[in-house]
Amino acid sequence: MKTLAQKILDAHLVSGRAQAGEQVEIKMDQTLTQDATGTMAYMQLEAMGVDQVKTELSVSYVDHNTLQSGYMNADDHAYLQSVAAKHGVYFSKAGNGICHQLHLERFAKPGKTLIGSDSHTPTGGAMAMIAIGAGGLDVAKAMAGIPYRIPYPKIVEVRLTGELGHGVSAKDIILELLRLQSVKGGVGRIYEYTGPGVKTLSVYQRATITNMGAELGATTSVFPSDEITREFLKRQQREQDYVPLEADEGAVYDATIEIDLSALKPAAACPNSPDNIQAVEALQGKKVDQVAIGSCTNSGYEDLMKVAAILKGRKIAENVSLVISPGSRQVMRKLIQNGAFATFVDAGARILECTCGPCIGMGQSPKSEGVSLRTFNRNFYGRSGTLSAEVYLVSPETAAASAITGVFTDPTTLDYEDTFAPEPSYVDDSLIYAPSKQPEQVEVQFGPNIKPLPINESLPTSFAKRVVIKLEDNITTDHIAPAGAKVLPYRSNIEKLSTFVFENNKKDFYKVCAEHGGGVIVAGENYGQGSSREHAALAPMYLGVKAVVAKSFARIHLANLINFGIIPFVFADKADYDAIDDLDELVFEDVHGLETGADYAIYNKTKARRIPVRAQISPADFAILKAGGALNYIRNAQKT
Ligand code: MIC
Ligand code: SF4
Repeated sequence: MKTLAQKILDAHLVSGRAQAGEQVEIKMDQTLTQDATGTMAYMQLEAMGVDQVKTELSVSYVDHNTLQSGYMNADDHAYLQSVAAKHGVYFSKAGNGICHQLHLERFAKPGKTLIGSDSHTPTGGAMAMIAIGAGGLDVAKAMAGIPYRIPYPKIVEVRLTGELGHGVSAKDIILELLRLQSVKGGVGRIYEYTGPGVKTLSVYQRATITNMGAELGATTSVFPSDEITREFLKRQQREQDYVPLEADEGAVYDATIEIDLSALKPAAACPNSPDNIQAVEALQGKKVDQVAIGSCTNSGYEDLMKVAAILKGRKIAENVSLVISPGSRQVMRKLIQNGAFATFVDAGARILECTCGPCIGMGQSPKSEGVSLRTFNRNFYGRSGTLSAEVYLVSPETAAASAITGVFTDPTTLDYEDTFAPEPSYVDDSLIYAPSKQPEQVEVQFGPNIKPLPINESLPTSFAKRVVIKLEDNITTDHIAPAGAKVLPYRSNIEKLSTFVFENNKKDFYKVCAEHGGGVIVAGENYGQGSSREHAALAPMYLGVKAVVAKSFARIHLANLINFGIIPFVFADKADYDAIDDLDELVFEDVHGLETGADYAIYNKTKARRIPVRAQISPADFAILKAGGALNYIRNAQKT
């Protein structure tokens, strides 16, 4: 008897034992990249000497970096389009939509595996896929046909009963789970949704939940494939992709969480963490300056139809700026056709293109100390582009209701039509380009924004380095390698990007590294949570960071550190975090002799004391670290 997650994982198992915590290798059927992480991934693919991708399907989306205020983004897009054509990858142009929304609509298939260079790749779990977010290098490896290595996850059942009430949203389900589990509650886990409540949720609602499973730190989340999935696929004119899939009766889970949907109320994640949850009821009356509706979490057809139902015949409040970005061109087209778009315009909304936009700090930064309600998935410090702003994550219903009143408003108190005509079927793939049939004739375009990949040196046997920064718990990749319009255009230019590392935590961090010849980072729990951007490892590597010593790590960032040759150590005794200060000199002896889980001590020369630590990484990962990262490792193997 197997859980659904086990069925899919086991059908893709290349090596290892299917038991929680054991290292296993999983075959990946599909890959996705987006532009902000994709340029590196394809350069890495090319550096591996791969001619044509080995996956069933690989797609390159352009959705993040679309504010073209200089030549940089356009150079990246041209590179991505040409490199995709050459190596067997489908290419989705800017304007077509957000990668996760589009993948769900056009490519997701029940029972398949997907790895994507974006942390919200688990959105595909809404369609019974094992869909995992990873760094670009791991996605490049998957395209090269190399299986993905992870510790076999624990499977946690989330049993849903009851039905959502008027004004309560799928967003409120995942916010409830975040309240219960926190941003690090999901590490090493897959959340599998079961119970009678599942049948009450559409694929869009399921997608909101699996999308934000990333905020729990989970490996991924998964829903069964049922009649609702079949209907969704039918509307996408690909019913042939449907297979029914669910857990066996009596399957055993590592843990079970029960959520009664009928008892849920609208919730908000308060600044600056997705697990800082309060009931909207408790925030009612608080003045709102901006409302932003969209992102890969909440910009599907149903989300925006609910927004239209609330906005119908009403106007936004004088003090509010409302922006709406549909998740895909398909969604936008349907809303134009059925008049919902006219409702948005009549209400006073500003319409943005079908991209990530404000979610990644590309425009629409709130005013200083402004209160912004967003239907997005992340409200990390500084991510909106305004350090002093307060960003709250809410459902589309709460967002729309508050846009009208100008203050936090519980949508359950508002009268509006919950139901609407069934979603029409409309498909137009004309902005998705198939790979070239004559790949040898395609010339890859390297504009001046595409800089060569930085190559790391192999790991020295012993080294002494200063602590270049000491950080608290829950440091996000947005702290390490910030997002936003100022930095994002340099995702293909690590030299430039590295000047922004930790810019909101320590001024001129890159100069501190230069002064001390690189260094070591010291951090608290859950270091590197949030996005999959490997730049948060690659840029520190470029600055000479050799190790991170933390209380614990987030999954994707841990893998990225190893991929770029930075050793991740955890404190054997968390209290020793206090025994290291900024600029202390740490000595690392014989790191080539490190073994999985074995005791090792760092010598703090400044404090003249030993600090016991562990490296919780597999023997295969040690080989990668010694080589100075995965790319060196693969190239060395190719030479022999
Ligand atoms: C994010 O939501 O933080 C991003 C931007 O989509 C990232 C990827 C990136 O930094 O390019 C993610 O979630 O992985
Ligand atoms: Fe884009 Fe935001 Fe989704 Fe990341 S979380 S993929 S930036 S919409």
